[in-house]
Amino acid sequence: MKEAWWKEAVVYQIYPRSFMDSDGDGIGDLKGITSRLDYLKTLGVDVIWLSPVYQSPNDDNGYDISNYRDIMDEFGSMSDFDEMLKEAHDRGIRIVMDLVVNHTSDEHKWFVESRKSKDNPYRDYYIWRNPKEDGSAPNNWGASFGGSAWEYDKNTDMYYLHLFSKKQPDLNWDNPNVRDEVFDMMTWWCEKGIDGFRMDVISMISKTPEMPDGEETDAQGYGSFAPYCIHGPHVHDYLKEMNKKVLSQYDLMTVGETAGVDIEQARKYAGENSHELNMVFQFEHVESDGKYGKWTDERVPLSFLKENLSKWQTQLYENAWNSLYWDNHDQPRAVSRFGDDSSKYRDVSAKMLATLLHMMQGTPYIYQGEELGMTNYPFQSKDQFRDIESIHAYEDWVESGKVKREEFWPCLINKSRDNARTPVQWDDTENAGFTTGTPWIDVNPNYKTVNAKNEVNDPDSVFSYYQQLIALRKTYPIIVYGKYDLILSDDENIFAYTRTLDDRQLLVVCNYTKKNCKLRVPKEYEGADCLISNYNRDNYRGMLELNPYEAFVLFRK
Ligand code: TEU
Repeated sequence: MKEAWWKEAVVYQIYPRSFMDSDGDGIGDLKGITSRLDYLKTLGVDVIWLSPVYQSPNDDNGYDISNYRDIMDEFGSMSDFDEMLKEAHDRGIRIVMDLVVNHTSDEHKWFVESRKSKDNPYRDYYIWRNPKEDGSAPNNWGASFGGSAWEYDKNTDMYYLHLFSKKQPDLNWDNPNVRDEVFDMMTWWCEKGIDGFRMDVISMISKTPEMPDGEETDAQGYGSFAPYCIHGPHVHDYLKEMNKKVLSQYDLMTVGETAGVDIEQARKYAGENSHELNMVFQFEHVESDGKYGKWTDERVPLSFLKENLSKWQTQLYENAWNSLYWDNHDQPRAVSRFGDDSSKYRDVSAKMLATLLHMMQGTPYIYQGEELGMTNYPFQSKDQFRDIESIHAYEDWVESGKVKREEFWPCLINKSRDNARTPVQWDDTENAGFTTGTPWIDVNPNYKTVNAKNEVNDPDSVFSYYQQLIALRKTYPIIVYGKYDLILSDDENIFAYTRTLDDRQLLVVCNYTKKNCKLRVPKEYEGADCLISNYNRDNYRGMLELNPYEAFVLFRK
């Protein structure tokens, strides 16, 4: 049987605003992406996941869409898009679009109409409710970016629901017209020749109609919408309908961003026979921490990571497909969060993390700049933030007087989404070669050393290491299809596992710490080939003293 191409692919996420600016306005754009396709070809990735490029007032950097069939002015035009798609395809690179259909912008024409009157044909495209008797919001739900999830609209004396910012009203998926509009729009993009969709918060499109108060309250006193909006009553029906009407008609890759997903739900969304999506993003390994809501300066313990990632590896095996990632545009930089971004260990720990992830089963996602070992930004003041979530968090926690700035600041800068959104560091010239103008967000000051120009031709760089990992995946089917088994489960420093396919086996060893530690290489690996490692070692026999963050992969036939 021919396996699906997306199981063998490696995906690279582009956040267009921060990738490459071609016209000097300080904002990345489509022509900028086209100009760097050869770079991605050199890296060896098969697919680009493009964060939203549609028309948007940019309250949430494009995740608030005002026209799904047009391109954001700052990013260029539809002909720039068509050219980028063609140039990518000419290089054998596919393009997966971000599909943001849990909500639109409040500037989308559907919402502009919807709010006009109670009998407007678009009224029921969104979720409107009457105020309580005292005029307050219909329930106690808090929005993801702070404040109430309801916004009062005095024109019709009703509230509309927004699980994110008030400029992102939630669509009413229970209305068949909404579903048809979305499916038509998806078909329109498929006809253009795009190769798939990453579906933004797709687990939230179906809401429990009664909308009761959330029991669990946050620090602001708002109740949680999660039990009533995540994996809601009809989410699987709607995805099956989408699959039937659109997805099954094309050769696509689909990945659902499914906050709050567990194994059982993942098997429903992305089961081999569920006729919904190809895979989902799970969040357990990136959202297990948190002191003040999501904000924390603590690290995820190795024991948790081992247990958690292994659970996903073994429990989806042969019935659903994993997506593998350390970071994305909503998460801090991988090397700063899970590795060690000091100048001494940045390089080796970035390579160790890459080994750990890329040797697992699933489709790996590389977030722009991760392949260079880009790090978190050393934020010092509130005005350096651009992200709506970070700015609101500072207001809600510090400016409101709830927590002292000294206490909250390390947590904020540790987790801020803006860490991932600083411009890609292309070279050591001004603004890291990202723009000739003033960048919309500051460039990380370490660009003189951490940049693509330094790394692309250096065989020992983080970039070259990613390049090798990607090439290995294409050479050894065991990396794609082998069965995963955790070994040394109680070891406090080493994350190690095997992959088995027929009579072949891989041994993946990662020292997750900066301590030296001991490892005895199993006898059966004597004489095995070392496929990749981040230190040069002559042999891998017997008792080894592992270097800080040392990682290697042995293959035996
Ligand atoms: O994110 C939704 C989501 O649940 C989270 O990743 C969330 O943004 C994060 O935990 C906040 O800390 C998606 C997009 O990826 C994000 O960029 C958008 O802001 C959001 O949906 C709304 O469209």
